[in-house]
Amino acid sequence: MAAKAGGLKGVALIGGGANSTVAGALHFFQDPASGFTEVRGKVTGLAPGLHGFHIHSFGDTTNGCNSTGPHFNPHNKPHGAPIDDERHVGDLGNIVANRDGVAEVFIKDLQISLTGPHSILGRAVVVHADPDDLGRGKLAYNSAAILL
Ligand SMILES: [Cu+2]
Ligand SMILES: [Zn+2]
Repeated sequence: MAAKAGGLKGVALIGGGANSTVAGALHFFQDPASGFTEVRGKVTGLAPGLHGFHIHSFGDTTNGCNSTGPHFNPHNKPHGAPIDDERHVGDLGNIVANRDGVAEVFIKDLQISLTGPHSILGRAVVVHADPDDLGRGKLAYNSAAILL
């Protein structure tokens, strides 16, 4: 993700691995007054249903999801849902693909930030093949298609 000049903005281009059809563009905008960061965009080529959606620690996608490290977690919290106070900063929950494999993304979040010591700029946005259980269950969500 790269910062655009002159404001609290970022963009992530989603692209899957060699055999993946996943593509998309996500725009990040942070309102300096409220602190809320909006994530807007569209991801296509997904299987219908829920897909875990996270900020991972490292903006290194050379080895797909594996090189992006764990969920961005500067405060050392447990994994959770976006609405939880106790969550990884990078826990943005799930996005939902319709039967055509298209997920329209619109998220407003107060924990991810485009500025300051815990900025998410330069990190990885990961769209997983599997759903995120939001810390409620025991689902593994090691994953597939990727980002940035
Ligand atoms: Cu993830
Ligand atoms: Zn997490």
